[in-house]
Amino acid sequence: MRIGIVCYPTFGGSGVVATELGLELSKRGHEIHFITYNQPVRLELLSHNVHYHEVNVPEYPLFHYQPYELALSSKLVDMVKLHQIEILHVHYAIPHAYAAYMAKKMLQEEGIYIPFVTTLHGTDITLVGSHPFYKTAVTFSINKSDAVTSVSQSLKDDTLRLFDIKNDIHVVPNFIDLERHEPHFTDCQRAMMATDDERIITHISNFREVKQIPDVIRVFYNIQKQIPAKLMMVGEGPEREPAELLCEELGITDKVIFFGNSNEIDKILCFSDLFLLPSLTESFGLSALEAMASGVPVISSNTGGIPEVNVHGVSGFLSEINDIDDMTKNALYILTDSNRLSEFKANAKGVSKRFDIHQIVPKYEKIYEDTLKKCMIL
Ligand code: GMT
Repeated sequence: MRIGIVCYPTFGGSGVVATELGLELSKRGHEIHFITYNQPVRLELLSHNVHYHEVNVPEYPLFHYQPYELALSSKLVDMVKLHQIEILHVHYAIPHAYAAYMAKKMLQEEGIYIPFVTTLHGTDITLVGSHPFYKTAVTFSINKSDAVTSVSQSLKDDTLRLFDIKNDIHVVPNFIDLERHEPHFTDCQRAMMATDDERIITHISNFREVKQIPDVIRVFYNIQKQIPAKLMMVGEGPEREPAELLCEELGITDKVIFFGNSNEIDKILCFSDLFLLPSLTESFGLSALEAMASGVPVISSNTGGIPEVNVHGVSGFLSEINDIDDMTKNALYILTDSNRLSEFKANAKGVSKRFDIHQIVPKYEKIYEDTLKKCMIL
């Protein structure tokens, strides 16, 4: 199939999922066209069946807001025609589903029929999309999609609760390329980060309020009072500076390393002993799955779709949101006994296998095939 993929090309989970999906589909023989405003961060290799088409939004001083949806829908029309794209898969409802619908309508005027699949990722529903200023357009574009998927059952339930949805929603969980998370280096360069007796704790996110960064720091603060430990903070965002100040206040700056954004998270996870994800809401928690695939147990909140990924008492533990004491207790339970730590590491890896890329990507292929068939009948 010739498939057009629209996503946010940044370090956010939805862009990562869309990019990994496109790359895997290309390996399975499909021709993939990424249509975005920048080359997606994890898209390193372009090849004969992986293409990237940039959406340009010319600056015009009359406009207070530059009309990205307009530029995107025009680009979609042009690329569908030029490359005979058969189906569009848009990741994140806002504004991608809306732009895809416009492109579909414009193409219909020329006798070209292009169906589009919308994947809901979470913040487009739970944080942004349900805002009264967006809700009408988001509801419309979900209902006008030819197929809709969500990355967890919890997100599907939230979508049905928050919007008036007439379409079926297929749950297709996020996935992981397990081979990518096999340690390829023997020592994992652990010694560069910590001494042998120190436990390494990691957090990876976009450092937004929803990630509850102060809770990450406070849980770590409690842990390091009991056992030698280091904290690796990976990512960039508005909460990074306050987090650095909090570390200073607590007197733990020598134990906390801020890496910024990284394309080498598998290397960082390789030497990690524990992953912290105390989010306020999380439709899936791709970073937790990436940690588990590297054999790192997860201490998380029990919100949204996280319980569908992190299995309580097996791959890690779940606590109520903001329950720092419970998270600390659970973290110490895992970290203070080497045998137990090894057991949780093995379990985390085991649970991650449920989300093997080779099991999940065919579900998307099936949805594309069914959608194309359905559209041919109509
Ligand atoms: O919150 C983020 O990390 C970014 C956000 C996004 O839209 O890119 O992530 C959402 O989509 C990811 C991929 O499906 C999910 O793993 C994240 O849980 C989800 N974030 C939230 O729901 C807050």
